[in-house]
Amino acid sequence: MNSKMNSKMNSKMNSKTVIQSGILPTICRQCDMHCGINVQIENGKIVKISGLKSHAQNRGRLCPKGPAAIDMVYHPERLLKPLKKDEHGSFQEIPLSQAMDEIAAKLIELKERHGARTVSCWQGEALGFAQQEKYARRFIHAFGSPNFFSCDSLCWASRYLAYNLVQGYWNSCPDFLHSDLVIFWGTNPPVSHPTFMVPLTEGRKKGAGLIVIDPRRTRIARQADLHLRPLPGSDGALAWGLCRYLIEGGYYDKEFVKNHTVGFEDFAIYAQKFSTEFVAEQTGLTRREISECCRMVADNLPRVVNYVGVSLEHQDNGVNTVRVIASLGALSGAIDINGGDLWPESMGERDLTLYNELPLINQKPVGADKFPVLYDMIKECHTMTAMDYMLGQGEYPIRALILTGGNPANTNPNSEKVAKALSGLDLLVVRDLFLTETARLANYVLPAASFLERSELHFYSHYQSVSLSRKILEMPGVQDEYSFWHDLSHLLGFGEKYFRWKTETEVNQYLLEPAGITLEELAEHPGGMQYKPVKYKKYRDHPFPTPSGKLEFSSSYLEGFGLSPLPEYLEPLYLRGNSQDYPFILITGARKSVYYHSRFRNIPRFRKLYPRAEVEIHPEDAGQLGIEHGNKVRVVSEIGSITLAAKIVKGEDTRQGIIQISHGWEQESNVNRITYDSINDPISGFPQLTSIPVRMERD
Ligand SMILES: Nc1nc2c(c(=O)[nH]1)N[C@H]1C(S)=C(S)[C@@H](COP(=O)(O)OP(=O)(O)OC[C@H]3O[C@@H](n4cnc5c(=O)[nH]c(N)nc54)[C@H](O)[C@@H]3O)O[C@H]1N2
Ligand SMILES: Nc1nc2c(c(=O)[nH]1)N[C@H]1C(S)=C(S)[C@@H](COP(=O)(O)OP(=O)(O)OC[C@H]3O[C@@H](n4cnc5c(=O)[nH]c(N)nc54)[C@H](O)[C@@H]3O)O[C@H]1N2
Ligand code: SF4
Ligand SMILES: [Mo]
Repeated sequence: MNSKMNSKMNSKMNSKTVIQSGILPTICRQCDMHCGINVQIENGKIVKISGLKSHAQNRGRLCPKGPAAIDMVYHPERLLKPLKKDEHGSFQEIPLSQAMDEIAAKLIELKERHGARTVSCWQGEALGFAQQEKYARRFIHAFGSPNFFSCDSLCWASRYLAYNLVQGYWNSCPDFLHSDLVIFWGTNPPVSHPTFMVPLTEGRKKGAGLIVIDPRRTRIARQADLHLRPLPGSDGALAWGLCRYLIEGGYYDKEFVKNHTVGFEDFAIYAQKFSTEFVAEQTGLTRREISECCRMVADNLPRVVNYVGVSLEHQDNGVNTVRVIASLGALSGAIDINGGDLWPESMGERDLTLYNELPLINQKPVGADKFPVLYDMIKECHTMTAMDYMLGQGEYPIRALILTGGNPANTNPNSEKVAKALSGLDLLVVRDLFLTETARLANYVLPAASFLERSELHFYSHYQSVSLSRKILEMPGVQDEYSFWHDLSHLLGFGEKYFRWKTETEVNQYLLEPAGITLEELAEHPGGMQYKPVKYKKYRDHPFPTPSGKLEFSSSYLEGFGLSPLPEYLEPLYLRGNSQDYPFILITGARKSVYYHSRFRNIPRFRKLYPRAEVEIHPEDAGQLGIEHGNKVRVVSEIGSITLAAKIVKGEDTRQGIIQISHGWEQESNVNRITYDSINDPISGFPQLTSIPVRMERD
């Protein structure tokens, strides 16, 4: 941080670093990559964040968001005091103890009036999918309510469910370094998963091929040996086509299929439909492109790995599309081999959730009736259904929500409905670093500690390693997540029983104990410790963790829920309805390197790079509508409209008829005003955030 930044620092801030000067290694949690970082401190202030060379995840590299932790931590608008909304709708600062007492009293009152399940928790992307999430799950469960919500209702879970349905595990990072061919489906890792580029670049140098499947020419697509641009939502047809090719050509791993899988015959019969002609018709790809893709896969077996991005999940048949891609991995013979898709072993750490210890009976978790697989497999209550319960249209009322690390009034679909539902609650508590769109709807806003103000475990399952991040600084009066849940549970009377650890360090010790690794050892290994050496082909000695113990091309578990056992293909949404009024296909959410969902627009140097919300349009489409670069354009879907500036992209960078809008912008340019909350994948409940039929008008 330079002196200019210093002068812009929050003048009310009384932060204290754990050492006065020096360099401390820790882990970045500005995104889910968990890179190793060095934090340089001078005179009690963080002055620099650089990459930690010894950390296997990033080997010293950082993306622009890592060092921006300094801007975030010392930001002039950072919340430092609890806020309470008064009867006129204005926020007043109040002491933390008063806020906590009043919140606890209100929770007790609502529990008495409507039962415990009227209270819910929500955890957003800023807190990740591990330890911090488990605190929230533990708290709400101990309170007596099953209603835990999170961004998992629209991120990651469809892929997790799909891979688990097929093979019983999901390894979120395949072995790019040793594979012979990498296939990226609807993902742009240089921007969204920067650390993937470390092993990928090395693997590419050794000769690995790269296929990128994306309607747009992204940064990763420019590096590909083959870039296929299917019509949005048609990936399932291509994946089935690849499976058909491997099966009919006899290229698939016959020994593996015979001995370790179920459902192959039915799968092979269904695959017959996906001739090159049919795939071409569905995807808009040429027969030549499809054949080339098939040939590249067959030529590189078995070390062919697939990575599926979030865009395939954001469609109403996402789980099945990903199941076909997982099945492709099985046919390839890439399961649990070097250069393939490792079946990771866990460290054996303790679990903080209470699902086994304290089962909740007959509580009817929100959404579990509509999307039983989502609840059964990951105990996630469906956030979009939660809005209906909050608006009085559920089986029982949800009247309170404690929300932390998320901004759903911006990031969830049909965002106007979200805002209406949240603002009508009897109690909305939001924990955040800033007064976000969601926080503004709250009765109480509590200042939250950043990742540099807590200490937690980070797992890297693809190389079976664990790191410990450390507390670098403290803000007086600002609680970390653990302290918040701990203090509130003690005020509510179940702290002694369920939150007995005084500090997060004690929690970390408790978690690690069965693994035989100590905090001291982890502190000595800032680059991470491998907890178990990687072994391959474990399925020869152990059954797959699926209901049949085998890899499942067809799922009788799904059939038990009245769902199709095979991952059947469904045409994209825009081909199913009458789309005359909505002739364009909208893709949303393509990531920008310096923004993270709704975060970081308050960092001036980032804002300079991307100052405004834009709709990306093909030049031919723009020409036909008389739209010029920078013009204001109204984009209309069946549920609403937004206005934003036109960006005319190069013709070769997109397909005609397709437009793209990134999410995270506020108010009238928030694309989630026109995305659907009620068109959902039947397995995961995921909303339709992409492949949306829209029209455009000059404003
Ligand atoms: N800088 C930054 N990094 C991030 C995030 C962020 O907000 N900012 N968010 C993080 C999170 S939580 C997530 S989930 C990940 C997501 O990361 P990714 O899964 O890599 O998602 P994107 O980077 O948006 O890339 C999605 C691509 O899919 C394409 N696409 C859209 N529809 C379709 C389709 O139907 N088929 C195919 N084949 N392609 C399609 C889009 O054109 C786009 O280029 O990124 C993470 N990383
Ligand atoms: N249209 C469209 N919408 C999308 C997507 C899309 O592709 N298209 N992508 C979706 C995806 S994949 C995801 S994951 C969701 C993410 O959606 P959200 O979970 O809402 O994530 P963010 O917008 O990043 O909000 C995180 C909030 O946490 C705060 N925060 C940061 N650090 C901390 C901390 O340490 N503690 C606490 N308590 N708070 C902190 C930040 O200030 C910010 O307000 O968005 C989804 N929305
Ligand atoms: S990729 Fe960037 S934001 Fe994510 S952990 Fe690494 S440095 Fe931090
Ligand atoms: Mo996500």
